[in-house]
Amino acid sequence: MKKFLLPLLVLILASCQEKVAPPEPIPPVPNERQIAWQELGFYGFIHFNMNTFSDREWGFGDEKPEQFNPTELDARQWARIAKEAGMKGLIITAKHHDGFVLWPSAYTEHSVKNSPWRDGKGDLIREFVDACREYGLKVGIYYSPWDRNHPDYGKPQYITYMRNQLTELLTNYGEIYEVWFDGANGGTGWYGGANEERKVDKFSYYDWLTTHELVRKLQPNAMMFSDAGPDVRWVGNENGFAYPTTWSNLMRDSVYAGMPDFDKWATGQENGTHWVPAESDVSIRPGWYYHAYEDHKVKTLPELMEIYYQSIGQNSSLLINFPVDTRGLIHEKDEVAILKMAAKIKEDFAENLAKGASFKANAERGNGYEVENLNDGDFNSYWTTPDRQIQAAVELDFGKEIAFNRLLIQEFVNLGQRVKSFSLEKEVSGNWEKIAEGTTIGYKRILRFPDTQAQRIRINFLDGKGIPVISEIGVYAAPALLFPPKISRTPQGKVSIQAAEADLEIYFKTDGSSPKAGEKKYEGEFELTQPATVQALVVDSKTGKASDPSRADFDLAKAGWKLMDSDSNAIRAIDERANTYWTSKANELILDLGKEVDLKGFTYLPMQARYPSGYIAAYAFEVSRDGKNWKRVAQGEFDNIKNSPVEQVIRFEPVSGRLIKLKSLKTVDGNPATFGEFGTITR
Ligand code: FUL
Repeated sequence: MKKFLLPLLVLILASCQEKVAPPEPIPPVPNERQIAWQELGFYGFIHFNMNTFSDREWGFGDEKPEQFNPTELDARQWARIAKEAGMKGLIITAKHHDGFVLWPSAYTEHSVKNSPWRDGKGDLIREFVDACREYGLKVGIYYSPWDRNHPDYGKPQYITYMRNQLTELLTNYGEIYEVWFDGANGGTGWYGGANEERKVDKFSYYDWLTTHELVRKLQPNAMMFSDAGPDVRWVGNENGFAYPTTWSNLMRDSVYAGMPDFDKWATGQENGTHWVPAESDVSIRPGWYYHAYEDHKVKTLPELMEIYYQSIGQNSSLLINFPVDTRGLIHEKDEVAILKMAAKIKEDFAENLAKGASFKANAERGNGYEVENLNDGDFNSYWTTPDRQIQAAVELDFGKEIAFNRLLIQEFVNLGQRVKSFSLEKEVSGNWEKIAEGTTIGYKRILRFPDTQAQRIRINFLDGKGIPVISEIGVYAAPALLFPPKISRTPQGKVSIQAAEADLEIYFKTDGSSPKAGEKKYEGEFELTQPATVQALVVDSKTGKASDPSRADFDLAKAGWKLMDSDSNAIRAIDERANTYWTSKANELILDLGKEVDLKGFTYLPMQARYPSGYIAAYAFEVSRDGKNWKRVAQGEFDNIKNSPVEQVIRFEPVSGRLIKLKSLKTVDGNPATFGEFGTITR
């Protein structure tokens, strides 16, 4: 009998050990819906609607359904590309600010049902949903609360219209995973012919609570996005970047869509009351909608990877937009770019070097919460420390010296986000040396640092809202990425091309053809005063690897231009430097181009400094021969410039002139107009 006693005792002790209590959650915590969503991480946006055909970013609302006429529309192509890129879902602009709707809504005539596409019998939401389901993608709906077409916008009746349409969208197309409410609302518009400015009280007009209830009733699993959530929040910029410190906690009741100073809330708050994680949105081109003139401005691989690391790598999801073109297809260049990105993500995370390492912690809570959980690929198992032990360290021994440059950490946020500060060290001859550090972790945090070698590393959890509760730790060696060179030109027309690192060879072309390694080598600055396209790439002669090409489209050099303003700072508007700007008290820029020029348009780069002021929202462009009589050749709005301050490209009927005037009719914030850079278009 006695020989059974010992094993029995062991068994009893083991079962006692299993009773280690889990750590107390630290509110706010994500709900079931948010837990399912946070795993998606990477998904895509489809901006395709009337703007695609009117070549605008924000249609005025006076467009005609006849204009909507894609020739080769194929939603399956979108879904295939998204799937191949590793995206988990797609969100489509069912209705943008111009009010046109992609489904045959019973509540408006401003829809595909009155367009030539599919003889008016088409339902693009249906086609989109079917394609997504076929490729195993989740389906999301973007719906603009602002409607520049609807006659009732600004009145209570419009809210009923909005809810009726949402009911159609959320009833007829099966499961929806995200409903995207844009924060832009109120302003000028056609409004059924009224043609006026309609301001709404952004806080109260929409009565959001009732709309939220409706969405919940129709789609209980759908995440609702807006500046303020309630389920997922805007990251506060349209660059696709979250912040090094990003909390999923938000003082939600203080935030509303379209509020001023949203950027103050964009990082979330340590003591935020609600769980409202961040979503970073960005377009693969400068604009959200397709413009042929941006065909060569598709983001480069280094730019896309920067976005990846600054969003997914900083506790945010990532929503990348495809501006579907007038054919109704994702452009070939966009497809190439996103697939390159997908391949690079795979390459960077091909092998988790921590897999073979032995893990050790200087504190462990006990049975069920061992340090091995950090390495098991299971988000739901975690390592944690005894109550109140906020500071702790986890050591990894790789068994031999390895090279690496990435650290990936996931917090088990289902029990609340905690870590406020952590660091990474490596052992060098018995001492610990710091490699990198971070503040918040959240669902996923990736630290990047230069290539480094070590056999042993240590992650120190230095400060937190409570004890660290960590799901996974990974270590990777991402292969280096060659950055395309930077091409710039002085106002005098001297072009220089710079590689990001020394030791790289540069090859270039100025005739519009693609540069090739070994052909035309860059040996130094050269002159180019006439309009031309310069393309260049770098080659690493050690590996033979070449970067993607970079491209610059130059128009006339600005050497002979004279500014007609006594303020000597005005030169900053034409100094070919994007980071300088000029504030014009008279709200206009007047230039003497030195000679008669055949003009086909102009470019306006809003100021790029951190605290923007005086972006031009509405402009007029005039030419003159004598400086007294001015002829207005263009007038309009710079759509979406507030959130997306990219270079504005305006083309008009060719006109010749020597004196030109870019006049600001209205700035975004009412401050005097600022000019980052002005340029002509002559070809
Ligand atoms: C913004 C809109 O105004 C843009 O046009 C675009 O749809 C972007 C995703 O959101 O607020």
